[in-house]
Amino acid sequence: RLASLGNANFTPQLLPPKTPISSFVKSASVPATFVCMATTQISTPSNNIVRRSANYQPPIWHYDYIQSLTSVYAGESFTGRIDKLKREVRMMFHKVVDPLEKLELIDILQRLGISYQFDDEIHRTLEGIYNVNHGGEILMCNKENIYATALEFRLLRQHGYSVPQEIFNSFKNEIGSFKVCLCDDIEGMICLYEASIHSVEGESILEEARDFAAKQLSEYVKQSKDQNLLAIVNHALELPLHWRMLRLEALWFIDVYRSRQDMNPILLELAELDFNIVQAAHLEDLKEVSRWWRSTGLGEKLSFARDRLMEHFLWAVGIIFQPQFGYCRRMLTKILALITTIDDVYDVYGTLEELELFTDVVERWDTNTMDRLPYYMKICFLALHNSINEMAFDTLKEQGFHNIQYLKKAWANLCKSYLLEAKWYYNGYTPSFQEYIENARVSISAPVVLVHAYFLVTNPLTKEALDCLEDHPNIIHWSSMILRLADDLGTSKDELDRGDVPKSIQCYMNETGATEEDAREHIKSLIGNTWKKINEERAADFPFSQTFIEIAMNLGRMAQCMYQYGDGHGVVDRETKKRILSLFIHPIPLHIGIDMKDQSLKNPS
Ligand code: 0FV
Ligand code: MN
Ligand code: MN
Ligand code: MN
Ligand code: MN
Repeated sequence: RLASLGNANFTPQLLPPKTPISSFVKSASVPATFVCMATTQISTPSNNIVRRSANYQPPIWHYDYIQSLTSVYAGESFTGRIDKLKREVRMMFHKVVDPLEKLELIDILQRLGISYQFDDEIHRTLEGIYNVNHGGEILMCNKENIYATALEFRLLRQHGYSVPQEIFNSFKNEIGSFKVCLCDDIEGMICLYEASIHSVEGESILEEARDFAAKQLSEYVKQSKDQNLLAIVNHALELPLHWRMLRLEALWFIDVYRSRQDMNPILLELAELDFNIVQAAHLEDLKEVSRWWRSTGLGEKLSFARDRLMEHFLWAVGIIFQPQFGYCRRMLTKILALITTIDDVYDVYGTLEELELFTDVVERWDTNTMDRLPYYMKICFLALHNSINEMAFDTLKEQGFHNIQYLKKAWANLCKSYLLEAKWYYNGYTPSFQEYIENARVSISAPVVLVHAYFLVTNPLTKEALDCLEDHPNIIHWSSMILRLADDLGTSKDELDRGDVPKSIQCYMNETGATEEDAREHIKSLIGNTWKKINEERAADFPFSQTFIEIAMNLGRMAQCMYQYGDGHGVVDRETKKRILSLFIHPIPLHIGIDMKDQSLKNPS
C-alpha cells in the first residue's frame, strides 16, 4: 500500500529507503496500469528526453533594484519618538477603567499591527477581565450588548482562554434563534462574525452565529449607503480577520483608522511610525538574502524554475514579521527559495530516472553520492546541502545542539513525496482524495518550513518539544492542510494544463462525480474546518512556544493571502506586486507635524 487511508495522522512511508523503482513497483499492490507504465518510463533513453515547461515569467524584482532600496526609517533616528509614544500607550492601559474600552484598546493595537509592543500589558489586562468575568460564571459585559460580548469572546480565545460558546445563548429568542432585532447593530454583527471564526469543531452555537451574522452583513451590503462601513463589512466577508496576513491587515486598518471619528492620534502615529521602522528592518533582511540568492546562481542556471526571491521574502514576512526575528525571516526565505526550485525540478523539468537519483542523494545527505546527478541537479543539491548545513551550524554554535538529523529527514520526506507525485503523473494515476492528501500535505513543504522554523525561533530547545516535533504534531499537520488546499485552489488549473498530477479538486471530482465548482466549494469548506482544528490545537497543552504556534497559523494565513486571487506566487505582476510595493517599497506617508525628532506630541493636522 502506498498510503494508509484511514488514519489522518499517519505519514506514509512513501518508498523504502534506497529501493530501486523496479522492486518498489513489484512489491506494491497498485493498479496494473501503474506498474506497466512505470516500467515504460524508466526505459526511456536519456538522449531523447522530452521536458515540460511551466513558462514561468522571469522575475520582476531585479538584484540591483533590491540592493538600491533604502529607508530613512533605518537606524535610531526615531527611537526617542517611538519610546515616548509607547509610554503614552502604556499609560492608557492604566487610565482606562471601563472593561469594554480596555478591550477596544487591545483590539485596535492588534489591528494596527503594534500589539507585539505591548504583550505584557495585554496579557495582564485580559487575565484581569477573564478572572472577573469568567472565573465565577458572571458576565460583566452587558448581556444586551452583542458587540461587547463578541469582542471579549474573540480576544480571550485569541489569547488561549477557554470561554464557552454558550455566552451567546442570551442573544437568542424562545425558539432558539438569534434575535432579529440584533441586526440593526452592524458593528455588533461584524464583531459576532469575527468571533464565530474562533470556533472548534462541533460548536453549533458559533456556527449558527456565523451564519446569522454573515446573512445580516450580506443584507446590509445590498442596501447600505455608508461607504466607510460598507468597505469594512465587505472586507470581513471577503476573508475573516483570523485568517488574514498580519502585515497587510495592519496596513489596511491603519487606513481605516485614520478616518475614524474616535481616532486616537497617539495610536495612529505610533502605528504609522512603527510600520515604517519595521519596513526598514525588513529591507535589510531582504537585501541580505537577495545577495545569498544571487550567490547560489540558481536563478540563472535553472532557467526552468521560478526565480522568486522577492515573493519568497513576502512569504517569510507573512510567517513572521516582528523585527527581532530577522534571522528567522532570512533563513525562511532561503528555505522557501530552495523548496520552490526543487519543486520545479520534480514537477516540470526532471525525468523520473533523474528524480529517483536526486531523491536518493537527498536521503543520504552525502556529497560523495552526488556524481551520479546531472549538472543542474548537482548545483541544486549542493546549494541545498550547503545552506541547510550552515543553518545547522548556527544552531550548533549558538545552542550546542546538532540538528542535522531533523533537517535532512524533513527534506528527504519532502523529496519522497515529490517523487511519489511524479510517479503518479507518469502513470496517469488518479489517487483517491484521502490517498492524495496524505502525501500532498507533505509535498506542499509546510513540514519542512515548520521544522526549520522551530529551530530558528526556539532557544532553549527542549527534549519534550523535539520528541513532539518528530511525532508529526497536529499543529504542523493542520497548517500543512491549509497550505495545500489553498495552493490547489490557486494553482491546479495551470498545473494540469502543463501536465501534473491531479490535485485535491480533481481527485475529489474523480471520486465523487462532483462538478469543479462543487469541488472547489468543498475544498473551501475543508479549509474552514481545518481552521477549527487549529483553534483547538492552539488551546491544547503544547511543548511549543506561542511564537511557534503563531508561525504555523501564519503559514496558513499567508497561503490564503497568496492564493486569494489565483496563483500569486507564480504570477508576479498583479496583486502580489501591489502588495510588495506597499509592504516593502513605499513607507506610509506620515500625517504628523514636521519635526519628527521633536519630543512634543503633536496632533495630526
Ligand atoms: C507552491 O508551488 C510553492 F511554491 C511551494 C510549495 C514552494 C514554496 C513553499 C511555500 C511558499 C510555503 P506549487 O503550486 O508548484 O506547489 P505544488 O506542491 O502544487 O507543486
Ligand atoms: Mn497572548
Ligand atoms: Mn509545483
Ligand atoms: Mn510539486
Ligand atoms: Mn500547486
